Formats: sequence, C-alpha cells, structure tokens
Amino acid sequence: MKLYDCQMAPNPRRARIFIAEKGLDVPRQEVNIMEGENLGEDYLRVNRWGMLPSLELDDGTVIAEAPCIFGYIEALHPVPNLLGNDPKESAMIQAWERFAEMSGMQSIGEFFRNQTPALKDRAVPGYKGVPLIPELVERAKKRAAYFYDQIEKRLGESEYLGSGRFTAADITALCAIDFGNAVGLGIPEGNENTRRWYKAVSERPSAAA
Ligand SMILES: N[C@@H](CCC(=O)N[C@@H](CS)C(=O)NCC(=O)O)C(=O)O
Repeated sequence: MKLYDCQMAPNPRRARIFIAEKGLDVPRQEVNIMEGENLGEDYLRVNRWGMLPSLELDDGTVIAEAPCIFGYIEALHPVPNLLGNDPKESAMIQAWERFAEMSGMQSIGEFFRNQTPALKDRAVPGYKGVPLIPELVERAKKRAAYFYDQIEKRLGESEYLGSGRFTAADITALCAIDFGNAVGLGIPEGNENTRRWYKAVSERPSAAA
C-alpha cells in the first residue's frame, strides 16, 4: 500500500491520522498541491480527479476520497474501531464525519481559496480554469460560523462528535479546524464545548500525523 499525501493539506491529514490511530505504517509519497503537481500527468494517471489523499493498493487499485480510504482500512484492520460498532453508531459517525467535511472543511477551503492569489485559477480543488470569487470569502465565513455553531451544540450533548468516543468524525473535524486555525478561521470565542473537545483530540498522539 502507498498513500499519496501532501503534508500541508488538511484532507490528506485525515488519512494520516486514521492510519496512525490504527497503528499502521503506510509508505507515503508527497505530491505538491501548491505547485500543481497533483494536476500533472503523472499524478492524474494515479488519480484522475487530481485530488489528495489517494491510497494505492499493491495490485494497483487506487482508492480516492478520505472516507473511502477509512472504510477500506477499517475493513482490513477493525481494531481500534473508528467507524462504528453497530448500524446506529455507524450512521451517526458517518453523518458527523460528512458534516465536518461538507460544512467545516469546505467552508474553510472556500474562505482560503477565494483570497489566495497563488491559486488564482484554481478556486476549486482538482482542476484549473476556475477563477477566484472574492465575494465568496464573506459567504464562507457565514458557512464556517454555522459549522462551528452546530458542533458546539453537538459537543454539549456528546463527548465526541459522532459517538461518545473518538471516531472518524473527530478526525475530519480536527483537520478542518486546524485548517481554520492556519487561515484565521479558528474556533470562535466562547465555544467552550468545542475547546474542551479540541484539547482532547489534539493531545492524541495521532494528531501529530
Ligand atoms: N472529498 C475529498 C476532498 C479532498 C480534497 O479536497 N483534497 C485537496 C487537498 S486538502 C486537494 O486534493 N486539492 C487539490 C487542488 O487543490 O488542486 C476527500 O474526502 O478526500
């Protein structure tokens, strides 16, 4: 197995943390997104969507999309469980994991990309020719505020996001929030449930991945 990775990008980190939680050692190959290496011929032969992370299996099969990588690894290495022990828990973890990506990761990505000149014709991940729309920066702030508000409420009723224990939902939310911290869209003042949770998940050894 090989993980196509980009050390500074938040979505590949989801896969790295998941792999670390499983105690696995998977070789990695760095792909430089800021320099557009992911849109070059070599990487497009690996992943036609030009996205990271990708997990290449020994038979050459390539699995794209972090949640699909999670599912594959969990099926092979079920312990420790990160995707749910029964249908209800699995569904809740999946719902919060998807929310963390689609509301958290994507709004923070929209905020970052639409004001970053280095990505001027790459406002959407995975391809070129999409111009920045500066007005989207303000909209992204509202989307991110909604994300932070929702997880604050959820973490007031549950110790972790998807379940009462650490799971894949927490991994994706942590990666989204650290991306937010890096670009100036971190946890709002007063969101104490989120801060309590953030401290706990950040202290796990896997967070260094
Ligand atoms: N839904 C995807 C999101 C992956 C994604 O957006 N990855 C970003 C890096 S954080 C990427 O590949 N960007 C390519 C680009 O900016 O061209 C997943 O779950 O893996």
